[in-house]
Amino acid sequence: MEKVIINDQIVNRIDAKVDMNDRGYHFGDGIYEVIRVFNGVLFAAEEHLERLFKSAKKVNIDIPYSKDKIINLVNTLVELNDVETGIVYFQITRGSAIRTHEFPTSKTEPVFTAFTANVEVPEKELEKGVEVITTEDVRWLRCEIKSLNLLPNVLAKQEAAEKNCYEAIFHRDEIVTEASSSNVFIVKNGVVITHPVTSQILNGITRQVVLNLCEENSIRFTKKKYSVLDLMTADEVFITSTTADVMPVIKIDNTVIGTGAPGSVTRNLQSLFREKANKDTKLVV
Ligand code: PSZ
Repeated sequence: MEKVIINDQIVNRIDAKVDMNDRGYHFGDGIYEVIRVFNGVLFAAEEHLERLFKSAKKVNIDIPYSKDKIINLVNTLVELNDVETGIVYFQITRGSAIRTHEFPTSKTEPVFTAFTANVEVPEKELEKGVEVITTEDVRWLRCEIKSLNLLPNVLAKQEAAEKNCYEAIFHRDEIVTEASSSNVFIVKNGVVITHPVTSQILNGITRQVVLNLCEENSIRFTKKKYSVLDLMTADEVFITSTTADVMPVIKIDNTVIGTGAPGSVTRNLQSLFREKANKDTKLVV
């Protein structure tokens, strides 16, 4: 029987109930994280927990548990559900109260929920590369918060799906920010370029891992703003996320990128990423 977490309890999915007055349901008033599971082990859990607590602080939600408590709960869930390759999703809402936009006058108890899913590594796409679209970034200006409010992201991803594309890359005016659920990198003359950390992007954990890999392996990189024209004329383009790993982009709005096949810098980062993911998650027996 599939288990889920509700507050600090692990229960059968059918027994987990959330209140209709939950502010997450009314307003998307909450925050979330998705952690990758490789080899049955959480990947980069500390980094995700750190980001969760940062997001919570920015929206004034008091998480009633310690990072260790959440990691322990989530680890137990992964074990009970026997997840080998997958994800764990968890969110915290401000809690349940009669609907008013402002915070309820009497303090609410935040509601923590989590579930796991089996999610394969997208091997075929990683090998061949994917096609994407570009679309105007119409989101708010606090994108560094991993908020439950994802309507602009949902609409952008739907637009991509309707065009048989894998992702939608956002640009604000002519500057590329990120994609609907991933960060965007270009490679020009051997240099890896990605948008700097500002409130206009989510600082992806995979983004941080990739930049560290660049640093450790003497791959030149720079964090700076770049335009849609830079994107379209790049030698290589790739996107990163918890589930997409290091995903090559070979076509954007029907324009072929580089040679039309994943480039050598992307390939190198893919294998360095895989190596690190395996090393960090292989239990030594
Ligand atoms: O299951 C999925 O498809 C997932 S799990 C996490 C994501 C997608 N994306 C997270 C994300 C995001 O939502 C935005 C707006 N920008 C960047 C990212 C990448 O962040 P990390 O690397 O932390 O997953």
